[in-house]
Formats: sequence, C-alpha cells, structure tokens
Amino acid sequence: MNFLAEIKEAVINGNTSKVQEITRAALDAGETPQTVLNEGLIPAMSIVGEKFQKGEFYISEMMISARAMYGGLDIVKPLLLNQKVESKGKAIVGTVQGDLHDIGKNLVCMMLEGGGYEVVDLGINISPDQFVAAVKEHKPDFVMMSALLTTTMAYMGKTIKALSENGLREQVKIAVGGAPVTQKFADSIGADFFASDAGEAVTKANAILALK
Ligand code: B12
Repeated sequence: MNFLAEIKEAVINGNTSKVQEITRAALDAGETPQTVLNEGLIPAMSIVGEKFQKGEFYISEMMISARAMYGGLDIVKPLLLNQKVESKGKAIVGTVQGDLHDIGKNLVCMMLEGGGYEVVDLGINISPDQFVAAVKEHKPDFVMMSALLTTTMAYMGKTIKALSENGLREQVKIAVGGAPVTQKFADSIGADFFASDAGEAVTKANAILALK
C-alpha cells in the first residue's frame, strides 16, 4: 500500500499515532505537504462521511477520525505555513450559527495564513450578530463563512442580510464554502464568491484584491 492510501486508512480507523507516523514517513519519502493533505487527509474525511451516511459509522467514530486527521494536520501545517509573506489583507472566518464542523474552516484559515493573509478565526456556531460585531471590530477585507449542514446554510444568507442592515455589506467581500455549498447557492444569497476548497479560496481572494 502506498503512503497516501495508508494515511487514509489510518484516518478512517481513527488511529492518530499511525496517521502521524505515516505522514512523517510520506514526507521523508518526498511527498509534498500539499499532496499529503489533499490526497490523503482530506479525502479520508469524505470516506468517513460516506460511511456515516450508510450507517456504517456512528458520530463517535466520525469524531475519532476527525481527531486522527488533526494529528496529521499538526505535522503538515508548519510546512505549509513556511512561506509566510507580508500581510496582503485581513479575513474573518467562521462556521455559521448552529454548525459545529470546523475542519474545513480551519483549513481555509490555514491556507489563507500561508497565502499571506491576516486571519481572525471566529470559531464555530457564529451568529449573524457575531459576524456583524467582528466586522465592526476588525474591519476586515473579507468575511468568510463555512457551513457543512444543509440546515445551517441558511445562516449565510441571514449573515449577509445582517451586514447589509448594519451598513457594512459594501465594506467587505463575502466568501462562502463548505461541502453542501455551491456557486448557485452563493449567487442566490448575494455572496461575492464561492470556492470548493481552501486553496481556491486563497486564489479567488487574491484575484479580488488585484481588482481593488
Ligand atoms: C467530521 C464530521 C463531523 C464531526 C465534526 C468534527 C469537526 N471538528 O469538524 C462531528 C462528529 C462533530 C459531526 C457532527 C454532525 N454531523 Co457531520 N460530518 C463530518 C464529515 C464526516 C466530514 C466533514 C469534514 O471535516 N470534511 C473535510 C473538510 C476538509 O471538508 P469541508 O468541510 O467540505 O471543507 C473544504 C471545502 O468545503 C472548503 N470550505 C469549507 N469551508 C469553507 C469556507 C469558505 C469561505 C470557503 C471559500 C471554502 C470552504 O474548503 C475546505 C478544505 O478544502 C462530513 C461528511 C462530508 N462528506 O462532508 C459529515 C456531515 C457534514 N455531517 C453530517 C451530519 C448530519 C452531522 C450531524 C447532524 C450528525 C448528528 N445526527 O448529530 C452533526 C451536526 C453537528 C452540528 N450541529 O454541526 C452530514 C450533513 C448532511 C447534510 N446534508 O446536512 C454529513 C455530510 C455526513 C453525511 N454524509 O450524512 N460531523
């Protein structure tokens, strides 16, 4: 079995020490941190989600897998952040109200930092009012919202509305993402952009800044 397949298997099995051991071995053997992340750690969580959907995994097992994934992330993160440059702009990032999923949101934060952005990570379960307060406090260039549940996606639209009602909408560019979010949904709620992964979030943010 190759390293990436072994990483996936260890994440699915929730074996943190094994994930860390193979992640180190993969990097020693010349795999890039990006490959370990994008072809090992992240796809493993998709398989975990499929297993949950099929009833093969309980929530507790999803959590154990998530913890194992973070074990690998701890190792690749410093390598991905190595190329730090001067701050290009500021982004506030949060998972929307009612939603506790933070792996994707954390990856977006990490890639933004690696891409030279100053990041204010608001955390999970962030209400529209909390986003509004954070925009007033931090005056960011970007507001980035993550949602993993079809039921919580609605809070993205509610947050944009709250920003408009507080006269803040035009001061920021708004990005949305997370597994159930699509370009069509982003357009329907008036977000400025959608990205399907954390790398693309940075590329699109860069493109918007270039236009400013
Ligand atoms: C791990 C996990 C959990 C963990 C979360 C741990 C944690 N710390 O995050 C726990 C066990 C807590 C959990 C709980 C629940 N979960 Co859950 N979970 C998952 C799982 C398996 C993986 C999610 C994940 O981390 N993926 C990996 C990351 C890297 O991917 P990502 O989040 O999509 O992020 C990437 C992109 O989307 C993008 N991105 C993400 N955010 C943003 C933001 C911006 C601005 C941009 C530009 C891009 C971007 O970049 C990221 C990196 O490339 C998914 C399955 C799946 N396929 O998504 C189910 C899943 C999301 N969960 C699901 C469900 C149902 C639940 C529960 C309701 C279960 C229950 N009955 O209690 C609860 C809800 C709790 C709550 N209130 O939030 C369903 C959702 C169904 C739906 N359509 O709504 C899924 C799809 C599983 C399934 N197939 O049924 N879950």
